[in-house]
Amino acid sequence: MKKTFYITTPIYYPSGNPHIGHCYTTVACDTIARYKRWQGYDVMFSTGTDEHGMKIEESAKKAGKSPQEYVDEIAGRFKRLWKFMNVSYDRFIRTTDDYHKEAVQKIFKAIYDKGYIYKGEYKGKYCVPDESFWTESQLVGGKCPECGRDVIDAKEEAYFMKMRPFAEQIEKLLTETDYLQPRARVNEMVNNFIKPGLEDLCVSRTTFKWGIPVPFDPEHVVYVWIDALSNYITLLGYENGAHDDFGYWAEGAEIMHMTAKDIVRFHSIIWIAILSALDLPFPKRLYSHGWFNFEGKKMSKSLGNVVEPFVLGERYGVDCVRYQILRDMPFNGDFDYSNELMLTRINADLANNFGNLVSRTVAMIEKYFGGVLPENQLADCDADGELIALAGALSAKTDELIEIPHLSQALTEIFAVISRANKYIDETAPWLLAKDGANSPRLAAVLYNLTETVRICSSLLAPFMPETAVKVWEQIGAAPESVSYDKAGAWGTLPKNVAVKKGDIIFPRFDIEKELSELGRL
Ligand code: ME8
Repeated sequence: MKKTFYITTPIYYPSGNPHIGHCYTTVACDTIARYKRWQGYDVMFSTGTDEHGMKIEESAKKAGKSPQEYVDEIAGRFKRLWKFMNVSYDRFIRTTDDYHKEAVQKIFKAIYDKGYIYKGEYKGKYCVPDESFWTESQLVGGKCPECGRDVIDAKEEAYFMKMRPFAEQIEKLLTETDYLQPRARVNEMVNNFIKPGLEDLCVSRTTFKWGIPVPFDPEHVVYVWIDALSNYITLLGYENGAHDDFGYWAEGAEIMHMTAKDIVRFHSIIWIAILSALDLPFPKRLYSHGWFNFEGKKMSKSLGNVVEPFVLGERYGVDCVRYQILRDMPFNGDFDYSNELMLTRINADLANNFGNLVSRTVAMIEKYFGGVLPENQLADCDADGELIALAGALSAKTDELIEIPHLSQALTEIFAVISRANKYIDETAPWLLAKDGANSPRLAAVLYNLTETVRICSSLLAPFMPETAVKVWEQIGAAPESVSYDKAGAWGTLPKNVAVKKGDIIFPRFDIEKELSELGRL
């Protein structure tokens, strides 16, 4: 039986259109899912929308729609964007799906029956006209952040989940395993939340209706996190008959969550408490990346600085956008997106470096060998050792980096080999070798080595840039078996005599000044 691998994006709030920040997490998960499928895993890749809550209820009201109409429309936009970005998810969950609602009610009841949920009082700052509770830290200048009016101290009956019984296990998971990446976030969680003593979590509300009713007290709806986090198991069929995939959550199974740092606390503390209360195994990895900012500011609808993935993808190509965001988001930090950086990456890395390597290699085989890859009779030629060693060792490196997952470093490693191959062309000067006679064994060896490097690099790039990889394989004549996972680390497996064929330019170069001024006018 194949080993399983389960990877999840957060389920996004359908309170506005998806932007490049959502795209980053989803495309990063897609890349890992594709890599793991290629490695032979049985992969389940999930995403979805988190559709309940007061904010959604209010946004729908403002839009003159029912909450259900409103979320239907926006969930549709998320689905369209993932299709456009070539995201190969296996399952899209919506928290308004009946099977999810049924399972959440059972989960809530199960935790309650075990004595971890109790009824208490939620105290907070209340805005009477808005009928909304706020925490002290959410207030703006001591006033309601929505309408700017005065707030009063108020309380409301609510259910709470005890967190302290789980503190020790949570701390152990965070400090003694590699669960949370990057590791810098572990101290933040332990020092800021666990050491001072975990506070009980409010898990129900009565001031809005758009949610899943608490089964034994229907005046209450389940508040946010039990509903949202449970998606990771309900979509596999936990406590419902809609799916039969709970094997992906078995003890010891490979499970990876990805989020940005905004919800790391929920995934590293609260989710672990819920799983522990349900006696379920813990996931293996949580990677929480940084913020995607736009020219120095956090991207947000209200700031009007949202970068539109549809526009970028249509203008520059989906794979170019995938590449740039995956390459430039640092593993442990925020990323300041700019259109200029996007265009510079496309020109420098994709057009001038990778595109150039492919087109020069194919053009030379066409010119000197009539388009048929020659046999490498000098396979162990010393002068080529460095390139062969680098390309041959590449897949072992990317395998390790995908596990962490450190995607920008994986791309950096692949592009280092691509740069080395371009340098190899300059060093070996095939056009001079051709003067010794078009069929010289040395020229054949050089072109064979270049094609092998392109084969290895493009197969490792396929999970990042799926459409590009196919175009490259067509040009170098690589059949599917030549780009299988077991061939990625095996130098010299592209058979001789395959026909190469120059195709259209894979990456066009852009006039950056002109593009920036046009993007500015959109
Ligand atoms: O928090 N930079 O939903 P959400 C990087 N429903 N990533 C970003 C980003 C940015 N500027 N903006 C959004 C929720 N993201 C809950 C999650 S999960 C059980 C429930 C991505 O719509 C990033 O993955 O606010 C972040 O964690 C997520 O969107 C937040 O999505």
